[in-house]
Amino acid sequence: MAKEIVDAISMKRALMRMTYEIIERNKGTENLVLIGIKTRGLYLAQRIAKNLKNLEDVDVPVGAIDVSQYRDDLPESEKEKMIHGQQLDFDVTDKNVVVVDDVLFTGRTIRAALDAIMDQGRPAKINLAVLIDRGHRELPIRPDFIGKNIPTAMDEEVKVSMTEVDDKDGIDIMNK
Ligand code: 3GP
Ligand code: 5GP
Ligand code: MG
Repeated sequence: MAKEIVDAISMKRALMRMTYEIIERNKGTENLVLIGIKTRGLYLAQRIAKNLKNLEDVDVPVGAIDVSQYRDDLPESEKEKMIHGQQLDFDVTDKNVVVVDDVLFTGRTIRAALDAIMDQGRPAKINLAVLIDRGHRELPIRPDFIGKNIPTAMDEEVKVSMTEVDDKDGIDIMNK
């Protein structure tokens, strides 16, 4: 059974707050680039970029990465089946990179994302923005910008819906 824990308006507010925090932490938007982890991390990055445009009238570059080929806990056969492709049409060298994802769980996806980004250049710094931190980390990774902290049980699943690909904006929690 699914239970809505964050509705569309709360999700919008959380993303706006995260946008302000990103501006504050970076003392502006100079050298800022956003990298979204496909699929919903990319849509979140695009929404943050839209907020930045509205607030600061800047066009911050948004790139996409698919980390499946870099994950350390998937068999080679599974990795090959996945569609992968880094879509960064800008150089990350000397940039302030904000990696954006929907749910942070074990941290393995982010570790993989860091590998993928470092393969492309040497950023000045990398920060992490996630809409949901559900806990259960297996690596020493922590987010810098958090939409909501949602403590979860291992057998629960957080469902993030975004109108770009789903029937609504919102976050539900359900038992697997
Ligand atoms: P996303 O690509 O939008 O992030 O992994 C495919 C989708 O399944 C992901 O969508 C993710 O949100 C969702 N998902 C739900 N539970 C899990 C989980 O435990 N692990 C992973 N990797 N994905 C999950
Ligand atoms: P991690 O690598 O930190 O274990 O998991 C992070 C990635 O897996 C994120 O990209 C996220 O999309 C997905 N993920 C892990 N757990 C969940 C979950 O409970 N809900 C959703 N929506 N995604 C999850
Ligand atoms: Mg994701």
